[in-house]
Amino acid sequence: MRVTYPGPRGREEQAATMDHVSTPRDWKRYLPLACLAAGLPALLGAGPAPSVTIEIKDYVELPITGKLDGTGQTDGELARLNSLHEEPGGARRFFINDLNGPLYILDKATRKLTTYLDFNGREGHHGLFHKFAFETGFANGLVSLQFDPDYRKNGRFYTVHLEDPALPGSAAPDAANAAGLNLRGYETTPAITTPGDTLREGVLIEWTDTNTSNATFEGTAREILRLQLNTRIHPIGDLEFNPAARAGDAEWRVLYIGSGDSGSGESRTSIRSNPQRLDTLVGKILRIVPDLAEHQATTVVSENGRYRIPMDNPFVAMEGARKEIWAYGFRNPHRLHFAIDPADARNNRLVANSIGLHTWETVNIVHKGANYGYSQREGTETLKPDNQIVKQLPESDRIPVQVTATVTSGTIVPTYPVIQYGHVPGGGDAIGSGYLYNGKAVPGLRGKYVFTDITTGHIWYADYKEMLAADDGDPRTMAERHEVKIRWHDPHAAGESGASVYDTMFPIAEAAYHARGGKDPDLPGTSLVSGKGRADAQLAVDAAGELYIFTKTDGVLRAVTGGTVK
Ligand SMILES: [Ca+2]
Ligand SMILES: [Ca+2]
Repeated sequence: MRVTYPGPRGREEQAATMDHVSTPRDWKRYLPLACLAAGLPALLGAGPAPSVTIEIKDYVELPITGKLDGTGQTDGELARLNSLHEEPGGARRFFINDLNGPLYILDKATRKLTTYLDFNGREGHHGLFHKFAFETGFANGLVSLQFDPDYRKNGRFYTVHLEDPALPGSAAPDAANAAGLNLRGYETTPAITTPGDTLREGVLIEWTDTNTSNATFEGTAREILRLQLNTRIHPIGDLEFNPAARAGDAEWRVLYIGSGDSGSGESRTSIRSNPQRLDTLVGKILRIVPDLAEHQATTVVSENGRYRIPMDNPFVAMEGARKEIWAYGFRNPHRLHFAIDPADARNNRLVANSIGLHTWETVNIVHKGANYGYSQREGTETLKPDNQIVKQLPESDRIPVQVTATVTSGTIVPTYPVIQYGHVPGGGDAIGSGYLYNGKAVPGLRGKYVFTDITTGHIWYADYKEMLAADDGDPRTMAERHEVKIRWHDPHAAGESGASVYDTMFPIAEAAYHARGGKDPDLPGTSLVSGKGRADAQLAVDAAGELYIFTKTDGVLRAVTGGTVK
């Protein structure tokens, strides 16, 4: 299906180190008129596609780790829950990370939360890392968590957190603040260099819990890599293993890492080419083997000696290129998901949701060695060095393969998204997480890719078959997105019976934010399309494939318990 959307005009520059987009006007107020004026296609649910309404229920309120006064883009969010993962084996517990530092275990039977590890060891806090950076920057803090595919046997999991290298003290964890953590032999690694200034470091750590039956950590940790980041935006994000891989497969325990461009691509200085440069790890999808004992015959050991790199990675043989790179040319591919064909698990795709600069939010199917164009393209348009958009692609749509600052190696045709939406009314500001739905609660969503917009709290779906068809090398073909409405009963609303249906998560988060004591009249933060306030909505799935929705502003996790399709 061919869908084209006109883009907005005259976007203001967002400086690489700024956390917010200025709000020239409250778009929500102008929505119906602006839709007509922009000549948008009949938006959202008006087409022949089924209209889906999901039913959600409050699952757990996270402890408030933010400020109630509504100040700032991120400090006024009540709990910065950033991901949820079900512990493999047994459907017993969720691991949940709050960017502000805590890693919780949530018992599914009792809904009891236990702080398992606290990463925030900054002054006044009693966690692990004295250089922990969390206080500014949307994704600063304890960014992500992933279980080792062999967790049931080895008790291993992986985390990414951010540090400010300018802060005093050791970059090693402080065992005084984690009784069961054995740090004998723990060594930090030299930060992998990124061209340009360094404001943050992203740190990937492997944790081994020797007893996974309790809710405390006892065991060891190993720093796997540390990466220089130019600014505090777009850090290393998601960690994904291919869930279809089994022991003995080449993909078994091979880790994919969504590595943001750390704000480099929108810079007017020389770091602008970092997402394109193959000699740096920012703005890429990386592929490594964390366990040095795994795949020894088909991998090489990394420069820092802490992990392995598969020899079938695309740039292993290219002189000057980083061997870890699997795909490149991304701005902020902060959410990765392996979409598995339920009828044939071997038929799977790695999907990356990447946040755009001023114009396009994108869903991308990741291919080995492919160049996703940024910062010479944004979505299916040309991005100029002054960050202005040119709607047409060049007649000869090729980009030099940039190995280093000065060395190129031929040219490549960029790979384009399979879904994109604009920073316009009815669109959003920043794409969140997405999943190919395979659960039972909402039969009408099976075979659909469901995703969020972070700020507006929109939930959309696209037909996965359309996405595969759009993955055709033709920038003009796209899968269409369709609105998902949300039925929710406000547990804080006294005397009200029955649920209401909402267009987005925004009013739901707003009601809960105020009920929990949040003082901002709307919601904390601001963005172009969401206006005053950000819902900060993301999706997660459990082991059964059922969806959960969490919003940072109110710090509440909700479960998708059902749904209707008309
Ligand atoms: Ca334990
Ligand atoms: Ca296409």
